[in-house]
Parts: sequence; structure tokens; C-alpha cells
Amino acid sequence: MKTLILVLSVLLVINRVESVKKGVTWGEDPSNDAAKCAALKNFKGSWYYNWDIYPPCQAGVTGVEYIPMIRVESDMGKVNNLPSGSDWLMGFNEPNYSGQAEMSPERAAQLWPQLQATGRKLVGPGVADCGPTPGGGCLYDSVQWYKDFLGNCTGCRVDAVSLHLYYCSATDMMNKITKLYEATGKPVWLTEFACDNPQPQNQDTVVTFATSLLKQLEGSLMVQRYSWFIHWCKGCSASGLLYSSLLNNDSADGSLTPIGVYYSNFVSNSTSGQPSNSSDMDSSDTPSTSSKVSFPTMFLIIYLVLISGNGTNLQAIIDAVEKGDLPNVNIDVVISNKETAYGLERAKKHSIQQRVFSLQKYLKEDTTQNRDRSTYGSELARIIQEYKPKLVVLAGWMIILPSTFLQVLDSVDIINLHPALPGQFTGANAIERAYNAYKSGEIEHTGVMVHKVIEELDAGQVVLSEQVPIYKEDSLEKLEERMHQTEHQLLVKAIKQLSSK
Ligand SMILES: *[C@@H]1O[C@H](CO)[C@@H](O)[C@H](O)[C@H]1NC(C)=O
Ligand SMILES: *[C@@H]1O[C@H](CO)[C@@H](O)[C@H](O)[C@H]1NC(C)=O
Ligand SMILES: *[C@@H]1O[C@H](CO)[C@@H](O)[C@H](O)[C@H]1NC(C)=O
Ligand SMILES: *[C@@H]1O[C@H](CO)[C@@H](O)[C@H](O)[C@H]1NC(C)=O
Ligand SMILES: *[C@@H]1O[C@H](CO)[C@@H](O)[C@H](O)[C@H]1NC(C)=O
Ligand SMILES: CC(=O)N[C@H]1CO[C@H](CO)[C@@H](O)[C@@H]1O
Repeated sequence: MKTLILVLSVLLVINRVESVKKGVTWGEDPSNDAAKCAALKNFKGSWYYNWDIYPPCQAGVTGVEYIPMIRVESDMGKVNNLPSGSDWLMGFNEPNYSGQAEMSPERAAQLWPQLQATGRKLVGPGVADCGPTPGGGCLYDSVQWYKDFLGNCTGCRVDAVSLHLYYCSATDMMNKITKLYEATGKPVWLTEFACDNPQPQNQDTVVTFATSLLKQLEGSLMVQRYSWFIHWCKGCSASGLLYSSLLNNDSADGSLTPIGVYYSNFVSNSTSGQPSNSSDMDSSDTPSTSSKVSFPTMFLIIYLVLISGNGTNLQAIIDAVEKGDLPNVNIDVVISNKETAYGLERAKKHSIQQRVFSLQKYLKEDTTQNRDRSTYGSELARIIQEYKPKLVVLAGWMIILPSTFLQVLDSVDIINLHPALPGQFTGANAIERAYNAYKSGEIEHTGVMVHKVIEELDAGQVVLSEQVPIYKEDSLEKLEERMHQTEHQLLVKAIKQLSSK
């Protein structure tokens, strides 16, 4: 279980909107039928889109944010004609689905700078979930598509990622959202969804599903927006998506189905979606101010484990995360230089990804004669970069990291825990050396520090340090035990400090 415990930020909510996240995916509406436009307003969402840059209902629906989309490559010309009223632009619909954008990650990445040039906030391509295995019209796993897209689009700005899901189980939906969030580290927009897999047998099933899902979408800090696929069923048969339709009849009065009623009345109990009467803003029909929605980013950390140690510092961080003491923090991966490190076992128990990257093996397998500690350092940094971490934690990592490592990870905070006070007992066996120094009257106490990693060993700006007393009757083991307790607390405190900046 990888616990994501994030700080809820208080959102200002737009007047007359029940949820800042809730929206609708508007089916085709060539007729601009007035009843449908009124119905759209009745959904009481804050936003909608229709896979295009032209709002239905002529000028759109006042008070509901219309977000334009560049659906396929042949729509690229439209970037110069975007309607006003939203800070956002959505890019490409179902790039991995036949009949939709059918765009490789590479191609999407090539076109992305043109979307970026609009200066708008950008929602990444809405990938269709392929189900258990890609097939049928869905040829590219959605999470893999995003990984490849972001991999190809390294300099790109992608403010949110987006996906389409049609499972009929809230758990399946949330699991898929979590996967995309973990792969990309970006806020997720669920830009099409309804209950269709397995196909519901009646309308009530859909309401039951929504009752469970909507609360989770509102409460989840991974989810920034969601929009139900309204589905204008033009004569569709009485199955599947018809039961998910929000409207009774695509050509008629805009009357709502049971799920339509539920969706439109849905008011979140969570702070992130709760409308607040007291913060009522001007009730004139200004477009919603979506920029008020703020999204807490996750603070990802990588933990490099000690070759021979037992990973108790790692455990201290895991415990703190799971107890909620480190809001914002997620441990992304634990990397070890040695397969047998017990810290890997600890990571496994808590479903944290484990990787082994052994210096010895790396050098031994050298066929090119080009490998050394320095290339190991840059290779390790490259592996770490895959996770786009904000913080890398070293605790007892015994290999001196070469400058190549630090250069590649230039913009990432890297901290090290060292069992001595600043300037004292650098290098190995610091506790034992302090113990001996005390015995020979050179020092009165020792301590622990957490510092930023620079090239020089156990130096670098001190984040936190704390004294640890040594007593006359102490054995080395007794002192070690006291040191470890301080280490655990100090490391967690330092991570907390850095992650709440
Ligand atoms: C770029 O995208 C292609 C597919 O279009 C993929 O095969 C490749 O791995 C991606 N490159 C990176 C660096 O992610
Ligand atoms: C939908 O509305 C049209 C026009 O009012 C009506 O003719 C048709 O019977 C309705 N269909 C259903 C399934 O209610
Ligand atoms: C909100 O809370 C009330 C009272 O606890 C509960 O009856 C209602 O079902 C909740 N609504 C939602 C949408 O969670
Ligand atoms: C908000 O306003 C509505 C309508 O005026 C009212 O029914 C509701 O009780 C109010 N809620 C709060 C929390 O004040
Ligand atoms: C590491 O800690 C675990 C759990 O406390 C313990 O079972 C194991 O024996 C320890 N291993 C070593 C090498 O100290
Ligand atoms: C349905 C589908 O996968 N469409 C496209 C997804 O991306 C690949 C790679 O470009 C294309 O070959 C598919 O046509």
C-alpha cells in the first residue's frame, strides 16, 4: 500500500457551482437545441467541453466554463482562434484509439509546443483506457502512452494529464487514476467517464456506482477535474451507455434520467468540492474562475539504502508517511546497491517500488571498458530522474557520489543523514569514533545531522542537526541505540521541513 497523504488545500468555490471539479463532456449538439443548453446548466457543473473549440449553444452557457480542445492533428490550425473565457486548453482526444487522434507519443510531443505557444494551461491528451490488454480499437496502453509522451516531450509544459474510463466499479476507476498519477506525478482530469464495464442492467446500478465514485473523485487530491460523458444516445439500444445517459431523450425536453438527477444534485461533502455560501462572489454571469483551483503537488522522494544496514531510517519515514506526519510526501522508489539489503524487504512490505543498481555488477559487466564510478554516478542519476523526484534521501549510502551524479540532478534536493555533528567525524564509523573521542576526553557529546549533499564528503548546507549526549556508563551499543532514535526523528523532521516549503 503506497499511502498518499496530502494536504487539503482550501478551495474558493465559484458562486452557483456545486463543485469546482465537476463538469460534463458534452455530446455532439449540432442543433444548438435550447432545451439541451438549459439542461447543461442544470448539471450544475463548473465546466464542460465538446472536443472542439466552438461552444455549443451558440455563445456557450453563461457561468459554466467552456474549455476548448484541439482534438486531432488536423485541428492544429484552430490554436489561433481559441475562444476566450478559460485559461485552459485540452490537447488531443484519445491519441491511442482508432478513429480518434491516432497519434504516437512522439508526434504529440512534436506538436505540443504549438499548444504551449497559446500561453494557456494545458491538459494533456485524453487517453482511452484499453482495459486489461490493448486490443480492439485501443492499441496503446494509456499509462505507457503517457510515459512515452512525457519522455519525448522533456521540455514541455503539461499542467495536467487526462484519461477516459468506463468501468462500472469505483475501485477500478480509482486504481486506474492512481496508476496514471503515479506514472506522471501530475493532476488527473477524468475527461470522459460513465458506467459501462461490466454493462449495467438498469439505471439504478449506475446511480449506485456514481454514489460511490463521485465522493472519491471529490475527495481525491489526485483528481483535479472530472466530467461525465453525457451521451446523446441517438436511438441507442436500452443497454450500456444508455443507462449512463444523463438525459432521457436526446431529441427532446432535457429531462433528466435518475443518474442525471443524481449527477446534477451531487454536492460534495469534502472541502475540495463544497460550495460555501459565505464566499459567494459576484453572482453575475462571469465565466468561472478556474484559476482559483489549486492543486497540491506530491513530494516524491527516493531513498537510497545502506549496503549493509537494516533500513530502520527508511522504516521511520514509511511510518511517518503512513501515520500522516508527512503530508505531501510519497516514497517513490527505494534504490539499493545490494540485492540483499533489508531495506528492500521493508519497501516491498509497503508496496514501494524497489530497484537494485549495483556498482560492483555495473563495473564487472563492463564490456566497453568505458565504465567507472563516474559513469555509474550519471547512470544512477538518470534512473532517479525517471521519477522526477523533488527530494532524494541518502541515509548511509556508502558510495561516494561523483560530481556527474550531482550535475544530472542539479535541480533536485539531495540530503544525507550523517551520525555526527557538522564538521565532526566525517566518513565511516562516525559513532564509534565519537565514542572513543569521548572516552579520551576530547568531546562531551556527539550528534546527528541532515545536510544537503555536495561533492565534499559529509559537508554541505546543514538542514537540521541535534546533539546526542554520551554518558559515562554508556556502552557503544547503548550510544548507537540512542543515536539511531535521534536519526529517525531528525530525518523525518528534515523531510517535513523540506516538503512543506
Ligand atoms: C518516444 O515515443 C516513442 C513512441 O512514439 C517511444 O517508442 C519512445 O520510447 C519514446 N521515447 C522516450 C524517450 O520516451
Ligand atoms: C424522444 O422525444 C421525441 C420528441 O419529443 C419523441 O418523439 C420520442 O418518442 C422520445 N423518445 C423516447 C424514447 O422517449
Ligand atoms: C453528505 O453528508 C450527509 C450527512 O453526513 C450525507 O447524508 C450525504 O449522503 C453526504 N453526501 C454526499 C454526496 O456524500
Ligand atoms: C447555502 O444556501 C442554500 C440556499 O440558499 C441553503 O439551502 C443552504 O442551507 C446554505 N448552506 C449553508 C452551509 O449555509
Ligand atoms: C533487520 O530488522 C528486521 C526487523 O526488525 C529483523 O528481523 C532482521 O533480523 C534485521 N536484520 C539485520 C541484518 O539486522
Ligand atoms: C488506435 C491506436 O493505437 N491508434 C494509434 C495509437 O498510436 C499508434 C502509434 O502511433 C498508432 O499506430 C495507432 O494507430
